[in-house]
Amino acid sequence: MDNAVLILEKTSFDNSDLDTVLGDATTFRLQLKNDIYHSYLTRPPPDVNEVKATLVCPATAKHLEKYTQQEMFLVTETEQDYRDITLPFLLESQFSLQWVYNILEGRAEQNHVVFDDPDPENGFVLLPDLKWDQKEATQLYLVAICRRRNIKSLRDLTGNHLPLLENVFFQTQAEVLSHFGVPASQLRCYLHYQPSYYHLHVHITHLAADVPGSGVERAHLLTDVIHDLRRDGDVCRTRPLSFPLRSNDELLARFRDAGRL
Ligand code: M7G
Repeated sequence: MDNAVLILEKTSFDNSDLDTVLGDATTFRLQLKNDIYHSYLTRPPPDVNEVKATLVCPATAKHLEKYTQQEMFLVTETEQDYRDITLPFLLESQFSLQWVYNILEGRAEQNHVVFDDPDPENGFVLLPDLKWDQKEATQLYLVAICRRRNIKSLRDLTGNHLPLLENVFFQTQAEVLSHFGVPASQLRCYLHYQPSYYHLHVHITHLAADVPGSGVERAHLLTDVIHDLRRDGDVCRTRPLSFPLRSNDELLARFRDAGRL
């Protein structure tokens, strides 16, 4: 029998649904009353009470590891650690990139694509992230997947990639404004280090959205990366980079075995 990961999340309310959420069909059960403070449990009607279900099936052992709640540890990786520990590990064990290639080659999610720049060097596909229910622009979560296939992560970026990064940055801002009405000043564009999928992609989220993975221990703002690379084209390859790892992550074991934790 196959393993599966199922993630259940209550979706946010749409402001236009407020009349239904608070309508006659909604029941309120008092939980607590203290002075002017009240708390209730309420059951809005099913059509405004959806649950987003994300299924990974069949799920590999690595997926089960990724989605199991665990203690986290912060690792600081030097240039040498990357060469000796991280790179060999990720070359032998990483998630399949098939879903990425399906998007780039037009075999999946094509009806959701927001923007497609076909340039093989600097082009990218912009589309909703799997995590976004695509209901509210204030919860916007898009992913820009670069067409070039030889850039694994932030670690590989050099000054030569500036035209690609600038293209993603500026075109994404313009497209998000025209499609969703969200201005650049309300967008968070960032790269994860470590990512789960080692094919360069940029996360684009609304500043108002409290999304997992946007904390300082994992997210690197694209604008900061661009400015750093303009000053020193080797900075991403050479600077120490810190990131969190789950307690049962094999990469954490390798850092421990190397005496780096
Ligand atoms: P990441 O930093 O490599 O890993 O980002 P993370 O999942 O640990 O954040 C990959 C991003 O791609 C995440 O935001 C995922 O939600 C998103 N993503 C993953 N998959 C498998 C898909 C997919 O099949 N379609 C879309 N549209 N997004 C995906």
